[in-house]
Amino acid sequence: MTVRIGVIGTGNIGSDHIRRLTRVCTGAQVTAVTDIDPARAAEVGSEYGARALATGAEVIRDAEVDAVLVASWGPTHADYVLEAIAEGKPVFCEKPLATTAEDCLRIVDAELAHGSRLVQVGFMRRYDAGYRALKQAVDAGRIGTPLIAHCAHRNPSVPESYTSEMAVQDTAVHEIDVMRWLLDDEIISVQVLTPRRTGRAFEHLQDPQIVLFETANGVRIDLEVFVNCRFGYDIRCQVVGEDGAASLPQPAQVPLLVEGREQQDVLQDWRDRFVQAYDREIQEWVDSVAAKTVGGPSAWDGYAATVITDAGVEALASGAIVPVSIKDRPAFYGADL
Ligand code: NAD
Ligand code: ISE
Repeated sequence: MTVRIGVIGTGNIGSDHIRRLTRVCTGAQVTAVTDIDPARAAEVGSEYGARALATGAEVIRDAEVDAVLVASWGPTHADYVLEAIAEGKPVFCEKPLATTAEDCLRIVDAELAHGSRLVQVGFMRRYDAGYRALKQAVDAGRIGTPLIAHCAHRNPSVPESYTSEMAVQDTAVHEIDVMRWLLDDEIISVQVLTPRRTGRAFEHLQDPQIVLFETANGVRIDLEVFVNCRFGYDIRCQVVGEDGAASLPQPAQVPLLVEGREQQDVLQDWRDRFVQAYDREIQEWVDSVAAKTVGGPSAWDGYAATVITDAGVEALASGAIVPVSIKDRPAFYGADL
């Protein structure tokens, strides 16, 4: 079976997903696209043989669309996801699921009323081979009970439109999801420390930040978010347990011996760092839609992430340790995070 997909938002990641759905994945065809910039939708649509429609609603209701992929700006996600659920169509939504916890819960309620999983959220790190290997080591008890985790999320630079709050909402959100999943443990508080600022960022931006999380089982996670680090896109994670420590393996790079030095390039772009994870994430989503067994990061994970990022934004403003208050997880979403 070929799953016919409609894509809403043909910007950076939307067009990249259209490329992988068309040229990398099997069993998928992008049949319709849309963007509030119609010229952009028309250009991407014609490149990949998809019709460019005027609105997201038209894409969702289109008879030749079996499933929807939402890759527009965050504040627009909730309405599109709710419309897809109302049509009974599976929907893959890039993070964030919604920008408010209330909207996330409306989505959860709509999915519960539908009675089976329709929503998957684009937390692609769960599909990264390195994170999977790290989780396997932790789950197998190789380092004993986890006690502490040290993480770093570094981008070479960000545009001027990037705000201090986005360090948590847009960037740390990936660690929030992946650490919940990796430790199978819920985050219960957040604090944000503000070190000396780099002189290489904009006046309005607090960069770097150190985000501290505590989990229900008492694990402490420290995360450096440094989005103007200059040197590259660099993701680190080490879990320290009672009997040892396990680290996220770095993607293979060719070590060079040149000009009297041993060197290795540092990746510059998140697309390159996680390309295989995105490919696997989207292929597994397509397969799950075909098999009518949507899985992966759920609407509940999207809701939890938004509650935690809200607490992070409050913590940045106040400097205090802010408790996270997530509602009880419905049995519908299973026991594992
Ligand atoms: P972008 O600005 O490059 O693309 C977004 C596109 O959506 C733009 O072309 C814009 O015109 C369009 N758009 C905005 N509102 C719309 C609406 N109401 N209807 C239809 N189209 C609309 O942004 P991006 O970097 O591609 O990010 C898109 C989303 O993907 C964001 O939510 C972002 O957080 C997420 N994202 C996720 C990852 C990841 O690693 N999983 C990486 C990058 C971006
Ligand atoms: C961006 O929106 C992403 O989602 C990338 O994966 C992340 O690394 C980057 O920091 C975000 O700005």
